[in-house]
Amino acid sequence: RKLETQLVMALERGEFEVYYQPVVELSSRHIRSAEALLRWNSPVLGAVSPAQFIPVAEERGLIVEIGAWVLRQALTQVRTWRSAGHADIRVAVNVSPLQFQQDGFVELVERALRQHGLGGDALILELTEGSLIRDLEAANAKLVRLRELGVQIALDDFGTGYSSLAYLQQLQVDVVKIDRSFVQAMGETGPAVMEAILHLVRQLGYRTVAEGIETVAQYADLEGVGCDSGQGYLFARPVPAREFERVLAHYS
Ligand code: G
Ligand code: G
Ligand code: NA
Ligand code: MN
Repeated sequence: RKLETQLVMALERGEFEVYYQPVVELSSRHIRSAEALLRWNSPVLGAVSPAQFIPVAEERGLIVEIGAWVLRQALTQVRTWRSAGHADIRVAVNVSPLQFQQDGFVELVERALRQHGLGGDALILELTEGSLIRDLEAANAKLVRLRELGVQIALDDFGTGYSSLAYLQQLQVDVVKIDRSFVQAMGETGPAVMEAILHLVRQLGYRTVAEGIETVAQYADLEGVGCDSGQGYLFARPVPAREFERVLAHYS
């Protein structure tokens, strides 16, 4: 397939760019972190959505190398932001199941942090349930080691996967990101369902981030039911690093 052929060469040809989207603490409106989101501008195919090419990169095993590149880019950026005075900001990097399952993943993260002169507290790793559910024991063992480095773990897209509660309470994570479908649903159902989800997640000891906040009404509802942080077009779209500096200035 054409996409696959192009994808194999995209990294060495410098066709990828990392965009950043702020995660905002709802009570203070301060940016606490930035999620790194990969963008591919192919000279042949044009802009290709990660929803399209990440699964192919995963299938072909390319995601391991691409993911390591995203991690290095993100760490370079967070160091720049910290040097510019945003001393506590973190960067959140998405980790695909294949990447996480590699032997030596923890060591790779540890080495990257050291090479960038950063402690683990500069980094959040976002994982989906698909990465964790197959072998919970092994996954948790890795997560414990990452957390010992000071790295925070976020469970991404919560509510879209299997989401057994028995299993949610066993996970070694810090943050649960509530999928944007629940934010959208508040428009029809009101905030009661969201409130119940947030209550449950917080009872289990995790902090909460709501994804896909697009309107002031959603913001108000989420703040009203005690969601910790939020992310979405209302605050900012994912933007190139250069533009993110302006977003940072605006919310600081
Ligand atoms: O940015 P956008 O909303 O189009 O991203 C679509 C999907 O691609 C999301 O599920 C997101 O988590 C995933 N994604 C974006 N960047 C990366 C990345 O660097 N690594 C991995 N594994 N997934 C990513
Ligand atoms: O799977 P993950 O949560 O990492 O993916 C995040 C995706 O959500 C990215 O592709 C990003 O572009 C997208 N996104 C971020 N904010 C919003 C929003 O407010 N609305 C919608 N529809 N998508 C968003
Ligand atoms: Na994510
Ligand atoms: Mn998500």
